[in-house]
Amino acid sequence: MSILTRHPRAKGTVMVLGGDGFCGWPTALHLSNLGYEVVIVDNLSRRKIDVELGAESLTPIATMEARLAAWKEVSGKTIRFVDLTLGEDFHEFVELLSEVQPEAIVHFAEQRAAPYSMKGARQKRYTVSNNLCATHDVLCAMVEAGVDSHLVHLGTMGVYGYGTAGLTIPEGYLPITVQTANGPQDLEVLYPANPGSVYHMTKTQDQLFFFYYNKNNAIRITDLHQGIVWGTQTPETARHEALINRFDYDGDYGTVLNRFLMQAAIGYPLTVHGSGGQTRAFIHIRDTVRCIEIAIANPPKKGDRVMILNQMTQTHRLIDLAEKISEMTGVPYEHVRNPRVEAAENELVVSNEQFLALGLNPTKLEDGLMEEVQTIAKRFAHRCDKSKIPCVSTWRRDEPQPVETTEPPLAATA
Ligand code: USQ
Repeated sequence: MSILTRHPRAKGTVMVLGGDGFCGWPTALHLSNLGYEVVIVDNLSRRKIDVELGAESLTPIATMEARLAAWKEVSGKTIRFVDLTLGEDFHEFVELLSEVQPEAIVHFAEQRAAPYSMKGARQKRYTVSNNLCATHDVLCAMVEAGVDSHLVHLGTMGVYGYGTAGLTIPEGYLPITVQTANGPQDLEVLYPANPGSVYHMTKTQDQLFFFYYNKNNAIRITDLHQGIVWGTQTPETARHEALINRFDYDGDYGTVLNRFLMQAAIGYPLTVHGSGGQTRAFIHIRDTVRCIEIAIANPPKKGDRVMILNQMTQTHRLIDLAEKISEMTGVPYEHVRNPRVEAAENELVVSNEQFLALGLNPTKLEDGLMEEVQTIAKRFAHRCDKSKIPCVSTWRRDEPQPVETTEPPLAATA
């Protein structure tokens, strides 16, 4: 397994692909604040999907121009913005890479919502072509431009599925023993992929792109398997109204903990899908940006295999979260029909030793930050469109009733 060490490095240039999104924007500010030159590459697709869905961030988000001007005003630092579609504008991206020669490229430029990816054929096809073409073009362009950048990718805990056979989910690689004619042999393989949506499936495919380009072209890659992000603000996004981060609460893009907190803030019964026995991994947005900082500061060496880290800090059962927030606020929860095909209950134990060893000090639910998120939710409650709260994207078009599966302990090997 990889042993990570801290290498103090001069601050270079970092490209943030997808730097207008929920994780990308606070990451761009955090890295700029640390002294990196930051170049955001984004085609503003997340804002366009808001228009398509008739939904909006609960927090009012400023235009990219206003965001960058506000950052310049409070920090004195300039972030460059390039409007470019990864997966389509290949030659422009190769030219940009050749010009900028970034030390690191942080790749968030993918459609990231599982429910949106299951909404219909168009959204499934868009998610596959957008995510896979973007990731492949980034790798292919790095080879074409001849840059030796460290690629840091935002993957997901969902590549593993959520059934563990009592195992602690390792950081990407599973040690196995196979029987051969010469007796038992020990191997390490990628933990078997077990995607739960078209979106998650694209991230499992990304892993193979990384495996291949790392093997063939010795590209240095860190793949971060992130849990469900909660929270809104980071110290940087809180510095000016125009820097505020987005807060999604709608049925397609809102993630569960932020949805519960926002629902509690407006007195809307918390929407627990099915029994609420689903256990998931979580991380606060402040820890997301810190993990990216740590990953950039600790690149793999040339020739190392893809470094995989689990970017999460706690696991929780959804029903426990709902009960906790309900107790805290007096707003009840409701068991609603689960629109997804997923196990009604699962255990989840995840290893995150590498980030802890590198100095991550996790933000926990107990740290009082839930109240901070609720404050944001209360402050902007007047912007909430309640008709956008229910989760209406279903996993199977022909299933009017909840569909529950049993998580296989491990998926069939790929
Ligand atoms: N859920 C509810 N009530 C709700 C919304 C969701 O009970 O109102 C349940 C879902 O059925 C599911 C769980 O909460 O069991 C998580 O759903 P989610 O929408 O919070 O998260 P998910 O679809 O898994 O996707 C999110 C991000 C994605 C990221 C992933 C990490 O959108 O980009 O990759 O979390 S992970 O879940 O660890 O795979």
